Amino acid sequence: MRVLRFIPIWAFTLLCLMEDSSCADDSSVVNPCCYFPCENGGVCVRFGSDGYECDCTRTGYYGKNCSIPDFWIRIQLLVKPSTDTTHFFLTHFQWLWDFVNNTFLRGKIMKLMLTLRTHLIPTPPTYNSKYNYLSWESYYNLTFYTRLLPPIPEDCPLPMGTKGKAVLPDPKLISQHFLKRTKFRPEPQGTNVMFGFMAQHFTHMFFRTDHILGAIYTKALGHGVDAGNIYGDNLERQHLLRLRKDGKMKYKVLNGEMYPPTVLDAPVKMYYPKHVPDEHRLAIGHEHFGLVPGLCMYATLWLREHNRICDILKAEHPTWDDEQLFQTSRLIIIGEIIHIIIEEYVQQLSGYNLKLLFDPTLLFNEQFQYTNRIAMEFVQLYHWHQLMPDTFLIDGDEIPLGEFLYNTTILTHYGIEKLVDSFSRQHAGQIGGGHNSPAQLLYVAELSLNDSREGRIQSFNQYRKKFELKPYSSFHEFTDDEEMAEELEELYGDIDALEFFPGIMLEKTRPNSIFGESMMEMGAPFSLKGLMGNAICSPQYWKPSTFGGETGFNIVKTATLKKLVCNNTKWCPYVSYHVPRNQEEAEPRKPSTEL
Ligand code: HEM
Ligand SMILES: *[C@@H]1O[C@H](CO)[C@@H](O)[C@H](O)[C@H]1NC(C)=O
Ligand SMILES: *[C@@H]1O[C@H](CO)[C@@H](O)[C@H](O)[C@H]1NC(C)=O
Ligand SMILES: *[C@@H]1O[C@H](CO)[C@@H](O)[C@H](O)[C@H]1NC(C)=O
Ligand SMILES: *[C@@H]1O[C@H](CO)[C@@H](O)[C@H](O)[C@H]1NC(C)=O
Ligand SMILES: *[C@@H]1O[C@H](CO)[C@@H](O)[C@H](O)[C@H]1NC(C)=O
Ligand SMILES: CC(=O)N[C@H]1CO[C@H](CO)[C@@H](O)[C@@H]1O
Repeated sequence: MRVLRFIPIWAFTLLCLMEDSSCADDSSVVNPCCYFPCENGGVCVRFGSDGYECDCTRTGYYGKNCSIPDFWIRIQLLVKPSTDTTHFFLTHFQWLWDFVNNTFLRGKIMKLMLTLRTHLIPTPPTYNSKYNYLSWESYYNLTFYTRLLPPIPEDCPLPMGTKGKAVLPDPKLISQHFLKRTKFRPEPQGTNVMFGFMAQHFTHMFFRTDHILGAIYTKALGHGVDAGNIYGDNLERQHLLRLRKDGKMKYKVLNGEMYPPTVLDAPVKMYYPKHVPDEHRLAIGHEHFGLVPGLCMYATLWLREHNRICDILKAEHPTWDDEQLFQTSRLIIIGEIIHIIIEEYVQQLSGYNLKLLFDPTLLFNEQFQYTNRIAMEFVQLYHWHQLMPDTFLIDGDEIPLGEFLYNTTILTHYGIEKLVDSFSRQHAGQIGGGHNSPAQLLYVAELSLNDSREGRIQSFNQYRKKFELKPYSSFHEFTDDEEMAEELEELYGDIDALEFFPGIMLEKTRPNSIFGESMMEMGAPFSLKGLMGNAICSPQYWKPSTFGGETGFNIVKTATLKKLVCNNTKWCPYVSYHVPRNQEEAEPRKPSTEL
């Protein structure tokens, strides 16, 4: 099959004159893989100049395009409920879940969820933004984010392959017209700002795009939950942040409480605007965490928790040196993070009535590999700036977002208790559906869209298929917002050409939900694979001795957000990822309710 490009012949002649190599391999032939002909995970390989083969090995499908299901897949397709059905089930029937929560069924269903979700993530990782075929370089070089789907081939006739318009919409237009907040829309599941800052603090340990090397590279070589945001992502930085005594991290005491040191005491590179003097430059594991007081708050909490654990370990192991106390505390901290993320953070996000369970032993008899590689698609979909309100309400004061940024005095002025209390009471914004991103953060969305083009990320519908979801057949099916549907159609020309980033952000939300089907069904597999694929969850590591004995193991197994806060503060504020649900929770807290 020969299809001419939409470029006049004279242009080719000109190209041939300029660069004679392109004349030799008949460049008027469209790379057949630009049509993405291989269905169901089949791999497209070009043969000759206009031929291709789909490798359907172990997909369960066969035929030229891997589109014909074999017997077992047919049966599975018949019995498999749709993701919307499963979601409805998990978010309704409270009485049923009240029963399940308290029986062995809780573990069974959790195990099923973990295996079904994580099998969607390939291990070992496959492609990256430079290699749209398997390669040793792609497997071995950790500087790349991995990719679930290979990049769109460079030589396709159109930016998205063979569909849509010749020019993609201006990123500024997408962000200003579709993402920009018109009126603050609170998140309907009750998610709060405390959750928002956790999202930012947690994810930035493994999302560290290296914009100097390029959008397809990462600075976080740990590719998962390594607590590099607390300890620094390299040994030199870690050593500058460590006290070198009893396993502890350096700290500063203010008003009798522990805070991060300043760059005067821990001379690490931190990003602050020029006007911030060194005495106010907090030194934190992550060089950008001076950005918002919410991040400094979490940095302070984890710092206090680390040093608290060092004391506990030292009491039980007086012979241990600084290094062993430090390393063991770090593993405990990693365990606490994973525990809190699964049982509280993902719980809040999911809206499920099933009480989620963090228990690594659930996977011990399953085929599961304890390794993880961060994917560029995961970075893209996690741009949840819509969570941020335009104004923060702290202890009766209203602080606009602009005044909040790099404002290092807010942390110590209010103290951890009041910040936690205020952030836990304030609604976060709804992520999905569009028109809800704070104006100050729109350029980050633009940057993300630019990045996705640099990485030649495939269309939203291609990812729908990859995650076993039905591709949308029209913009009107994609969103209920008529005006948006028409405008997007105008800009992209074809639903199959809609880019991944606007797709994931603008898709219609599920009823009373934080975002749409795709964000949930694509985000959860990446997230759960990253959490459970951690070394500490493996049979080799998941045992008391790893954490210094039963005491440390129990700290990991019973970690909660509330303990993280209240074991490290003078009084216990209202602390949750959910705004107060009842009168009791809504009651103001005072220093007198000291723990
Ligand atoms: C006031 C709050 C926030 C500000 C000022 C802010 C600002 C920024 C900026 C400037 C970048 C670009 C960094 C770069 O140049 O690579 C960025 C990236 C990003 N932000 Fe935010 N952000 C905020 C809140 C959040 C929240 C709540 C989330 C939720 C998860 C989030 C998720 C991300 C992600 C995933 C990236 C991409 C990271 C990367 O590629 O390395 N941000 N943000
Ligand atoms: C395979 O896919 C190509 C491109 O989408 C299409 O033109 C062709 O008809 C398909 N062939 C079969 C046998 O399904
Ligand atoms: C089961 O867990 C869900 C989610 O945490 C919760 O809404 C529900 O009340 C729980 N039921 C019981 C009996 O714990
Ligand atoms: C990984 O790839 C980058 C970009 O191609 C290169 O600069 C770097 O040296 C590679 N790293 C290793 C360890 O090969
Ligand atoms: C920091 O926040 C405080 C309290 O809202 C405000 O008075 C101050 O002007 C802010 N500082 C900067 C540099 O924005
Ligand atoms: C995105 O790319 C456009 C076009 O190349 C450029 O003008 C714009 O400054 C970029 N935006 C950001 C935020 O980097
Ligand atoms: C040392 C300390 O205060 N530990 C407490 C941590 O929090 C839990 C639950 O609130 C308490 O039971 C511990 O005593």
